[in-house]
Amino acid sequence: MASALKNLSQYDEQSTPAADNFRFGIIVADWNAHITHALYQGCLDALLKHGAKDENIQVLQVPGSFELTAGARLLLGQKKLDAVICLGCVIKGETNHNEYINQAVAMGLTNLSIATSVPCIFGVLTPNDEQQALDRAGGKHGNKGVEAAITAIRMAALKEGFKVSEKRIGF
Ligand code: DLZ
Repeated sequence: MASALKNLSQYDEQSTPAADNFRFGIIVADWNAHITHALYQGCLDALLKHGAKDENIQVLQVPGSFELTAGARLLLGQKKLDAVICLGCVIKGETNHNEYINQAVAMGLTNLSIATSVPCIFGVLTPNDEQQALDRAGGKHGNKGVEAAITAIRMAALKEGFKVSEKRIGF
């Protein structure tokens, strides 16, 4: 479903796991900062709303979306985290730069998730123009930062669930 048909801030609060015991990393790209910093605020608010503790949330700013994967890797090298959320906004322009950046970040975060077993969440807007970005950064289509936060909580809980089931093996 296209995000124009879905509000990115809407989700089932009741079925969202508690985030009290999870440690999160948030990597924020500073390109299109008026958009990405709104994504960050939505993301942070959603994590705190579901019980995440401020001291368990590490934040790192990187220059642009292309650097999100490297930023996530650096943070994972320093801190033990349950999920990393990468926030960026790559607006389509006159050249194909957006395709290269988006592909690189999508592949980079997929590979990093697999290599580290820590979910790395793709909270990157890939709009055709600035208005589409504003609509998804707290505008009429909600906030992708919220969607990314809820995805991170769910993936961290999933990971935790696997730990529990591992302990049960051999009873
Ligand atoms: C170079 C560039 C361009 C043209 N556009 C964007 C963009 O819309 N969003 C974004 O996050 N970053 C952009 N960048 C910067 C690249 O992500 C990267 O920081 C530089 O190419 C340096 O590696």
